[in-house]
Amino acid sequence: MGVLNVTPDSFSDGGRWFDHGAAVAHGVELAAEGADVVDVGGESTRPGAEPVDAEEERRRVVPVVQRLAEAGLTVSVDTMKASVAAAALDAGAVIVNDVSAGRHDPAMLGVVAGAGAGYVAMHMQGEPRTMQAAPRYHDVVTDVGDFLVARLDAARVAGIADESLMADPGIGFGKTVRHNLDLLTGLPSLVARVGVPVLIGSSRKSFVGAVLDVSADEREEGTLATIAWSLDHGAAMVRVHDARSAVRVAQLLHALARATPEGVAA
Ligand code: PMM
Repeated sequence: MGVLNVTPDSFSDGGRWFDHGAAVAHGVELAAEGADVVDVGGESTRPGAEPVDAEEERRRVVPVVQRLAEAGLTVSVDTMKASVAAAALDAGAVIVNDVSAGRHDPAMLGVVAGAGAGYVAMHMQGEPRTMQAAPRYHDVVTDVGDFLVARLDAARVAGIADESLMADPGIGFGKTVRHNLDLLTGLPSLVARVGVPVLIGSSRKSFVGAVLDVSADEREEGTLATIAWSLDHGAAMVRVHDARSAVRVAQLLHALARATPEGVAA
């Protein structure tokens, strides 16, 4: 899943794709580099971000979603708002990526069910404005697993088909560096517990910079390590800014999984 933030203020690529033409071109580039899905978002969820109203969010994402869908891409919309999701689904998106897992907007799960769309339910402690203030868990892998199981059940009750669901532990959303590392080391048990494909969004997040003691623009190699780890420990999909390098990591893991003493099996 390639990240396309149509925002002036996302933490890692803020402002770069705010212009619609540039956003569409970047979405096409992500797909050409091998992204299976392009995830279009119009509201930054970086720590401390202020909310955006629905009309502004729709103005940012809908034209971009429409043009990417017309170009034949598989598009997801990254939104917590049912009205934005509905407009994006009308414009050709086929997946809703909801960082609130349906808690922000009570109409969200019904909109997704009605459209027969895919749905990603992500864990977040608190809300973007305040989530990094003092994150606390009893046991982060268990607590996040409990939350995801409950939200997936709510999605099923609302009528979303089981095969349309994905779960995401929400790396960086109300988590310390330790919590993020624990979620990645605990990934196999989380995957087994939630029973739906798991998405991991570790790309360029601050824990990578904290572990390596590098600045925000030097998180790429660390990101690739987390991608390799995640795919090797049960993640079905990774949400990334640099699709080309992530696809290469995935291809190499695939070759290793198929390798035999005689060479790489076909
Ligand atoms: N991270 C961000 C935004 N949306 N969605 C999912 N499902 N998982 C994530 O980890 C996630 C997300 C924030 O990162 P960005 O500002 O680079 O898009």
